[in-house]
Amino acid sequence: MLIFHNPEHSLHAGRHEMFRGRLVPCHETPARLDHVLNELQRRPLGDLRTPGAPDRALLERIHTPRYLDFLARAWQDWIALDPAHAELDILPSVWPNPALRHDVAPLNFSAQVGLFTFDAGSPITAGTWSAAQAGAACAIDAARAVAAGSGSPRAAMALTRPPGHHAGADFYGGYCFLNNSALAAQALRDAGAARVAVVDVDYHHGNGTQSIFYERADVFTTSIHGDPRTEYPFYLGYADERGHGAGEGGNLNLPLPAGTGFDTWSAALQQALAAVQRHGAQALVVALGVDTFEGDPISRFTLGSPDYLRIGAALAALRLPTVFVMEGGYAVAEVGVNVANVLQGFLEAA
Ligand code: SP5
Ligand code: ZN
Repeated sequence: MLIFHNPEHSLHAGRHEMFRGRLVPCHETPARLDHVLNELQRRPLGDLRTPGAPDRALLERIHTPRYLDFLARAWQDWIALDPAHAELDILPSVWPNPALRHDVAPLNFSAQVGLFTFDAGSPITAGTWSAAQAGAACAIDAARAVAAGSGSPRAAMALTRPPGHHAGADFYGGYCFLNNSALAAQALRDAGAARVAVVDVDYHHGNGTQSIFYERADVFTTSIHGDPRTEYPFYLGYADERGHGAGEGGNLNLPLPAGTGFDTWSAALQQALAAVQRHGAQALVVALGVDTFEGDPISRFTLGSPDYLRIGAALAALRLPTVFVMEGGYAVAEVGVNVANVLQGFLEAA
């Protein structure tokens, strides 16, 4: 299959995330993607491509112009405050909770940062905007290649970081800035698929993707994830969130308790895939996080590396044009094997 990899991913390299009163080293590092690329050198699962320029009009179908403008100028605004900021990441220190106003546009830079993010774990660095844009281009190009009939089976991958599924129309968080999976789904819609499904298998609930499509009937979203009562992102991802308005019934959350192993997890995947079929999806986006792995340092499911072959095979059984989009996975040395296993399982079953 065609694999669009982000040649600018390493330009996004955060130093620290806030954790229990301390700044700790970022889990979402450039080495993650390098391990996948290394594994793909060893196992010929597809042809590597670099993406074209990002399509601003498509970005604006998923994200608001004011949010995109903020991301584009955040670093220069930060440096303008003090040239010494070049050595520091941008992290928020103040947020508008629901009792405060969201409709104002503060001039203060820290106030602007807080308006556009929901956690203190997602640093913006000098190269974040470049890396995020090139990553979005990977997702868009992978979707357009699949829509044009490329691949046998019809499948492609966006191999990129930073990840995307926690980013909403006008906010970042959870290491995510542009919602690559949502952009792939929109690109498939715009290329003619009447109904598209996003299956999110990352350990964390795909809150950004859910919120983007929550009131739309044309994109079905489903996510299998750690129970938000105990797991990040905490404030969304419960089973009673089923969509709203035209999107009523168009979201399926399958939260599972920390400690869940592959048997229970794969039964949830079968539920998700049955819902995709009921919805009549003509194309599939897989938000592919491998932080469900037993060795993941920030997650608490217990999938083993061979299980990812079976996940790939289960996804192939849908027989849909499929776009894989790289999301989380922080057991850095094993990320490559686990991602490649999904692709190999998919190709062998297709
Ligand atoms: C895309 C994705 O997988 N995002 C996950 C974001 C999770 N952020 C919160 C993680 C908090 C865990 N911090 C543990 C640090 C102790 N070493
Ligand atoms: Zn995750």
